[in-house]
Amino acid sequence: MHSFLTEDQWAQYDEDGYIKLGKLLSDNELGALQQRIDDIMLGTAEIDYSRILMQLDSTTGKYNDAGEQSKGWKGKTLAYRKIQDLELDSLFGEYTNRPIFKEICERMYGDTTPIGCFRAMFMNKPSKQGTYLPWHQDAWTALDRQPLITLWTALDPATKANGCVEVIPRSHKMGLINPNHASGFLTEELAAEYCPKDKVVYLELEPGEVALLHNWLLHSSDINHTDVSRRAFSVCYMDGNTVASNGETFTRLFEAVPA
Ligand SMILES: O=C(O)CCC(=O)C(=O)O
Repeated sequence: MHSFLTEDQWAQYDEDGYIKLGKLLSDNELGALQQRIDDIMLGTAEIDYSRILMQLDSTTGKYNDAGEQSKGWKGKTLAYRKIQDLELDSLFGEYTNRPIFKEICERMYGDTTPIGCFRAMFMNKPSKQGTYLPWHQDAWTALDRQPLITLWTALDPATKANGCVEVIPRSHKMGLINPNHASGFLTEELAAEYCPKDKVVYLELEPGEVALLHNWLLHSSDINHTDVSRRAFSVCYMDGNTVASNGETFTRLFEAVPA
């Protein structure tokens, strides 16, 4: 059977909690996704906006100043911070279903587990704007089991200067550091202890390049100091049987192999 990842790559991922998978989008495919997300922001895409979570970026760079996270379009601007529910979009949905991602999910969850989408989201740092994202692990107390992996695709160059993701290698092995926080955020004290500057790795990526991240890998990202936007598409793949405490279930992406 064809394998997209080698055992050496898996060993590196197991050790570090992340791995770069290289460029998975051709220039044409990348251009189409860039165009689609800009069209969604500008209000011209063929999509049901009432089903899409859209959040405007902050103008101060502070996390708590970012816009309300709610469904629906919030105006014609490229200064959105987050757009979620993109599995409903034909282009992003098709990309999310690629065989390489299915293979990664099978390795992580086993091939008898159906795979769901916790969130398929655009994460943006508009040029000379952006919002600081504090150190956190991707874990949610409202879920009856924790998602394990995120695939993060750069739609622009992601650099230290424009707010690429920053990680603490091997931190996924430490378990949950602040388990009572609803979405895995560290306090300032914990961040100072677990995320000192000399341990930070900047996950710089070319446009179209993809990184596989363990959800418990400590990560954060800065504001954008440049004129180049930092657009990215981040998908969290989970056990498709996951249920949230409010009874919510999640869109299935891949079905389990029949026994
Ligand atoms: O794109 C970013 O800056 C961070 C995204 C993130 O936290 C995630 O994908 O889980």
